[in-house]
Amino acid sequence: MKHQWWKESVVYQIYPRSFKDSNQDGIGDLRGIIQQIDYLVWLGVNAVWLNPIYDSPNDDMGYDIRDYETIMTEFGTMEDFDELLDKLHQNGIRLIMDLVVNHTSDEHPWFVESRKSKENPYRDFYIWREGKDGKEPNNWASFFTPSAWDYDEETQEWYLHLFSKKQPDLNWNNKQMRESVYQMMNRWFDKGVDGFRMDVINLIAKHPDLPDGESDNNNRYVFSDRYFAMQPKLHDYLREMRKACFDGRDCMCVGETPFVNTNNANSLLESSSQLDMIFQFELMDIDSKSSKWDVAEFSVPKFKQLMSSWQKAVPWNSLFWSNHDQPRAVSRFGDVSTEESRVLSAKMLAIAMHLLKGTSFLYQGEEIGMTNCAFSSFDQLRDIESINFYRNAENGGYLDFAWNGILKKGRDNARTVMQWDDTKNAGFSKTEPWIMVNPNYTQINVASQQSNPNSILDFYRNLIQLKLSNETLIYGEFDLIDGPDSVFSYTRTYQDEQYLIVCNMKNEAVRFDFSQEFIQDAFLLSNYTFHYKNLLQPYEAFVVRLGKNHD
Ligand code: TEU
Ligand code: CA
Repeated sequence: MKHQWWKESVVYQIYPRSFKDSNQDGIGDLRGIIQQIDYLVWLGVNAVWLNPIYDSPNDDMGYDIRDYETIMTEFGTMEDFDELLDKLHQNGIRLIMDLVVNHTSDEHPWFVESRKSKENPYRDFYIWREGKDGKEPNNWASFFTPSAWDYDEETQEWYLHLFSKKQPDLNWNNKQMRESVYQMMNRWFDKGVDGFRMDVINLIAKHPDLPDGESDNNNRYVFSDRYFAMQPKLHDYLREMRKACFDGRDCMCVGETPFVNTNNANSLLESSSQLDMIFQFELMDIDSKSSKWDVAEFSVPKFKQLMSSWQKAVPWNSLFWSNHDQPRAVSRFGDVSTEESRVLSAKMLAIAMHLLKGTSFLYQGEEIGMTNCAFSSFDQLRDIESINFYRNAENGGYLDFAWNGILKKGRDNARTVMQWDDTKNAGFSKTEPWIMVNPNYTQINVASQQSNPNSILDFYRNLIQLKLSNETLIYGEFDLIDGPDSVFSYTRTYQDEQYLIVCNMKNEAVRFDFSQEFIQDAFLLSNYTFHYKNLLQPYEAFVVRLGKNHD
């Protein structure tokens, strides 16, 4: 196993809009992040992933880029960025940028040109087609709108957008477009950034014929990921990008890859000749039935099977419970019914995930056990995905179902402001923030936890320190340990050292016979101070050094 810095990293994901507001306009910004670098150093993380900070009309909160090389006005200036990068590096923290090149904003100059005429040199930077019988070129549905096509009166053709209509898909068949992307990436690398998280990167190649999706009901629009995900030419583009941008640099790239599975994941890695690692979505879809909004009970046995297979399927994983697109982990996979169960289950989730083999990605607020937000009305929503879904549900007569789904799985749950302390607006800003503040900020915030040795925050700090100081917890082989349905237990083995990780993922005590007698001080980290020999308490989790290799 090749040792690399990005394998020995805990990456802290910052959603800049909601992290810290330095100029009191209610919107987070780069200078706000600079102000909090000491906190990141104290927490012990050694890398940061910034969600998009580029100029954008914010139709999709920065995932609709208008200029890849200008900082979004409300986030600050390029000088602020340079200072942030420099200060992060001075503190031993690497910076991963968010690369969104499946699509741009419709206000990007390339698209402004492209839509001017069929002969425009930028026409082929995007995917334009004539309609069929006065309708869309095919029946593809988009993630955010009923159809994945929008009609352009000017040139009387349709353009493809897998996301919002203000996010036209780039045409990766076009070599000049690809070269322009690689040149942009290299200019960011030349500024000193340490890598990229690549937005829906496995969707950039589409089936050449753009065929209709098949559906077993007579829906007009069909979600046709089989024709725009994991297409053959994708691997050529990723290899080309690797050679043009990454080779020869001490950098990392993590691909965000919906629809990937344990059978095709390695085709995206190919021992880093394409991507270094991926974000798989099978965990993110574990409680989805017909859609993400149709919420199923979280199944621990399914979780164990899924995580074990991923630990064996690829040479290196990314490890995450949530991000800016997902609900808050402790609300979704833990238990926020009481303060005690919230704290216990948040610590249990931390051990369960972040001691697996892989690079840990912590989403801002995860380390203090931030929860979903009890939105009470439509006008509190900010996310285009939820807003569009709500409006379609209103027209379609299923608003109750939709609102329940939005409360449980809406992306705004993860986008309420970081809760720094119990002062107004949770210490995020002196001005009314762009999105509501979770009312529980007076109980759940950094300040109240930083000096509390029993807090979730202190637990995360110890966990990060333990993980990053320990080769076995970084590079050790994973092996699942059999046990009751509710118990996720595994070992990490490296040379002659072995650790046992045990997590009772349910709120009931459960018998769990340990094969070895533990010596009390072998408990390196736990959410309980007392342990029974063959009984796990509700949400009990711990990591034990087993010393020399035990069978
Ligand atoms: O997300 C891609 C993606 O698949 C998400 O749309 C996810 O499936 C959905 O939000 C689950 O609720 C990336 C970015 O992370 C997301 O913020 C952007 O909206 C999207 O791409 C388009 O750029
Ligand atoms: Ca601001």
